Amino acid sequence: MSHKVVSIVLGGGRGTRLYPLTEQRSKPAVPIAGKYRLVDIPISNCLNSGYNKIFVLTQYNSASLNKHIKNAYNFSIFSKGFVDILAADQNNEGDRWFEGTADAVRRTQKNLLNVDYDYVLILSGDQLYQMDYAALVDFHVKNKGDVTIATIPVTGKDATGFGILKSDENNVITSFIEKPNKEELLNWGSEVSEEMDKRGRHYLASMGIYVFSKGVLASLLKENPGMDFGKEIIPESIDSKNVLSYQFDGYWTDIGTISSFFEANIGLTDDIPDFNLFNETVYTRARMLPPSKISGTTLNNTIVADGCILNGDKIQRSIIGIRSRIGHGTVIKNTYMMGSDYYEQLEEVLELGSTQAPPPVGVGERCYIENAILDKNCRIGNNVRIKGGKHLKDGDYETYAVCDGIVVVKKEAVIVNGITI
Ligand code: ADQ
Ligand code: ADP
Repeated sequence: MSHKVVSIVLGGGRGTRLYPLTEQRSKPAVPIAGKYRLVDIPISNCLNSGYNKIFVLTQYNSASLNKHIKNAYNFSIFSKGFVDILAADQNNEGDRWFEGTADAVRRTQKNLLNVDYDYVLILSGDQLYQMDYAALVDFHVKNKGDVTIATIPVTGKDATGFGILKSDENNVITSFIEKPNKEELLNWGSEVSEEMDKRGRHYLASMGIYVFSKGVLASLLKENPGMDFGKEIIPESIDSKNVLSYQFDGYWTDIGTISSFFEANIGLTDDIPDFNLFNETVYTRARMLPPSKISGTTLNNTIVADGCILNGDKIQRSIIGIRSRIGHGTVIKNTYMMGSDYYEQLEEVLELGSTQAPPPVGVGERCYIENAILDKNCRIGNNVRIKGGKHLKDGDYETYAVCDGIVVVKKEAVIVNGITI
């Protein structure tokens, strides 16, 4: 049964946890998996579930996020589908930032007035998973929920980072605590399946994915001045509303921090990855790029996007994003290279490489790069050595940052010949 659903993707708070990737772009525009952007994940899940009315809430609008959305999600005039960006900085209630997830929805909900819907689906913008939301909404409707939360069993170690809940035999949520500390966790275990039990996942966590029946969302946001779904709106609605738990047991991971973002990306290079790009379509902007050209490079567990010219020696467990250029003799391991937004002409590359001028876009010759993220349009010269790891102290430097031992070379950064990080 198909229901009338409008989706709202929470595109990000201040994006501080993904700094420096969010230094020059809004969080939904952060590139993942060599050719996509973060926002493509929840949008693709919506489209694959048959839902094509989508709002993306973000703190600020950027030219490239707009361009991406406009070029990627172009619906026919015969469809009622849309993907619209609603930015805090364009709100006529002043240029106040959204102060939390509920505040963001509250301040943009007037945009729902012109949409024909019965249910609102609220989604997080920084998670990697594939889910059929239609099954979730069906569950909500069949069980007469006011609110339904998608949930997943997690370990005690992870539980402190999530909203944790308990439900009865009818999946009605009876209690909810947002990010409990270790001591509080004691009484919050749930009965889980044998498989989850074996994996030590005894706590039922909110995935931050909510279905609200029309009217329920508006009345909750009106009655409760809370700024956040997890901290206020959800826990305080348990007593007055029928709040249900819909258990999900597929792969799902948070990609809101540099280390989880890095792990999730590198995980895609596994022989059988948890998140399979070869399953359901992940939509993105269709680009007319030439196929990649590779010469003399040994590639192992590596994802190479379109439009690359690779002459390196060896690339292992890495993602090489669109339009990447890698010079002779270079070795790259455990690295996510995002690629670049443009090509330099051959004459430019030769000229740049041969003088004291900055190196051309891409990675030069005889470099060694390990445990790193290279943001878009970096210029890395010859004989550069970048080796991330626990031996490096976290910090923020001019051209790069170190987060949990991972070296993140900033967008447009120039790293000249011979530098060691
Ligand atoms: P968190 O992920 O910690 O917990 P939050 O920081 O509120 O919650 O982020 C939820 C989503 O909303 C993220 O995609 C974030 O980028 C986005 N977001 C945050 N502030 C925003 C703002 N002001 N404007 C627009 N978007 C914003 C939540 C729940 C927990 C649950 C976890 C699951 O509160 O109960 O367990 O999600 O990941
Ligand atoms: P990318 O090209 O990698 O997608 P974006 O184009 O999304 O990056 O981001 C670049 C643009 O976004 C900048 O030109 C800037 O105008 C805008 N932008 C980035 N960060 C901010 C910020 N913190 N506040 C306002 N605008 C920003």
